[in-house]
Amino acid sequence: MEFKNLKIEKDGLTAVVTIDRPTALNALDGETMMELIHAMSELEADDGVGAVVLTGAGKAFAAGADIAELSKMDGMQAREAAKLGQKAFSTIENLNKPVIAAVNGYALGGGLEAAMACDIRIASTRAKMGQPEVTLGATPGFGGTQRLPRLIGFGRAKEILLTGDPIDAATALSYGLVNKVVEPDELLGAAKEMAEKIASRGPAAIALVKSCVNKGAGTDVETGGALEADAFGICFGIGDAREGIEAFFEKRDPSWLRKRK
Ligand code: DAK
Repeated sequence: MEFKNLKIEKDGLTAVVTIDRPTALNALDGETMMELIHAMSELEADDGVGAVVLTGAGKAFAAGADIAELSKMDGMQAREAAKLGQKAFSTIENLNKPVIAAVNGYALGGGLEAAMACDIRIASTRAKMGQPEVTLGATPGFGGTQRLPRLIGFGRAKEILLTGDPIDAATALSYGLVNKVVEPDELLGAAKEMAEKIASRGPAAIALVKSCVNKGAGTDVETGGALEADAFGICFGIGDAREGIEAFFEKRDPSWLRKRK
């Protein structure tokens, strides 16, 4: 499929998805949200892709929902817009492959919410992250009130959500909002390196680990443990775990890696 606001480039086992509306600082309008849903579905079905990097063109990762578009909406349209954004970010969160956000600049409002739906975040020293919705008289609409406290705890999340003030990359690192901070010219390389490493692991195991962590987060350890036991059983049932162990002893690449190379 052709995309207007996204660029997709494949490099090795990694697909880099770049949000590309730099004149609006990659603001996420309805069309871009739809494109993200379609792009993620295509990448999910592509056996040659083992991991995804999400980033932005120019000086922003994404400066939020498109507030010019939102300003023309009535209540029902805003509700639909919120549902579309939530669907787009759930598609990222539930993708059967890891998604790494390479946060190159402003990640505000919907932009930070997109980054938080990713599995891992790597930021450039230039990144600025925040939830400025309250400064516009609105609440976050795409999961910010839910994912931010889960990632960094209630007190810090409420400070960011209630003040609307952005934080810099160093603060985000100290809060655990991002995994790593690198120089701007090293960002894409660092994200791709991590993506390639994860993509070389057992693909079913990766999908199941992601699902166990995400689905287990809202449950008790016992319920989460049951998900984990099922996942463990599946890895053996489909043969990946046996193949991985044999490959280890035979000092060779496992078959899933040979197939993808
Ligand atoms: N939407 C649309 N256009 C945007 C934009 C955005 N979020 N952010 C920036 N732009 C546009 C600017 O209007 C400007 O356009 P032109 O004037 O050149 O035509 C262009 O991008 C460049 O922006 P600036 O000239 O402002 O660039 P600066 O470097 O000076 O400043 C900045 C960068 C990121 C600090 C500044 O642009 C800024 O504060 N931007 C707005 C950030 C923001 O407030 N984002 C929205 C967060 S709220 C919902 C309700 C609410 C929401 C969602 C759902 N429902 C009820 C459904 C809210 C979601 C949000 O994301």
